Amino acid sequence: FDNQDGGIPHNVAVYNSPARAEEIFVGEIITGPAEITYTFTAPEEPGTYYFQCDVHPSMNGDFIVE
Ligand SMILES: [Cu+2]
Repeated sequence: FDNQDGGIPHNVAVYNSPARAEEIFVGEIITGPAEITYTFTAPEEPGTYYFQCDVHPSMNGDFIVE
């Protein structure tokens, strides 16, 4: 994860859905400019999951398992 946003903290966190009832992976928040390597196991079940920056939840998207 490459946070190129100087002075701004971000992370990547994956949840089961936008309601975030279940955490799949919550990456450490880092303040840019900085990089971190995240290692996690994707769900076994194919489907469309959800990711966001926990600091800025408007930064989000689909996490697709095929
Ligand atoms: Cu952010």
